[in-house]
Amino acid sequence: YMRKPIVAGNWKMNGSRSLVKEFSTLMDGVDSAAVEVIICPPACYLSEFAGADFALGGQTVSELDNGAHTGDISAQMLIEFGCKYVIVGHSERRDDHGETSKLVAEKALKAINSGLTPIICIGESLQTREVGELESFLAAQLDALTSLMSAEQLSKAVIAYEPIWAIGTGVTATPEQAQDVHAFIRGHLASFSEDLASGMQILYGGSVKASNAKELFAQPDIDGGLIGGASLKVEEFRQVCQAAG
Ligand code: G2H
Repeated sequence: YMRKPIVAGNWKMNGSRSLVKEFSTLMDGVDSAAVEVIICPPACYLSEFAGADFALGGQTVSELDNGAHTGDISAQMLIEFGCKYVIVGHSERRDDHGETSKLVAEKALKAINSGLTPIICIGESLQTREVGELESFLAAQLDALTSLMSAEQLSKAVIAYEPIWAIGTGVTATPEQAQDVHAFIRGHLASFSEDLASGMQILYGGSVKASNAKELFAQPDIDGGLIGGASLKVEEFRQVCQAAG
């Protein structure tokens, strides 16, 4: 199985029109055949990226098609503004907006059925890890996906493992810690479908930066990264992209 590495920048609620302009040089020296580079800006900036030589993604998507849902954005709208990808179920949305694993699965399925590739985020809190419930917690997050989707549907998604204790804290999981969990995730998916498991691109997220990306991406079950803080500086983010490609 050839799994192409992905490096996705998650700008979260950051950025500006002028930052978008700085990113016009992002791909200088990045081999787009070797790494799929994605920027997920706030939706209002998507149109500012028209003509970009990297892929675009939304940060969330409605599970519904359209209608009276103030503030929400549909999969078709993201596609119309050039998105190929959308992040779903980021821990910040699970926390800030009460998104459950069932809702996250519904959003991912809507994305897939619309032709977007969802980047589905899972990950445990420090407390969950400390009480020894890491594996059962992640298994439940994954089972919410497999109970709604066929293996064929889920094969059109990407998974991002983001331990909550490593998000924006500067504390990265060690490459070994991350690899162990990625291998668990792949193994759990294999109990659903072997083909799904071996083809699934599983990204690591949580304080990835230029100085630690190479070692993380070198792990056999880590297929790239979802990058927050370090995706807001074009130089730094370019180096993370190069570390994967
Ligand atoms: C994890 C990550 C990107 P950061 O949320 O999704 O953010 O790299 O800032 O930890």
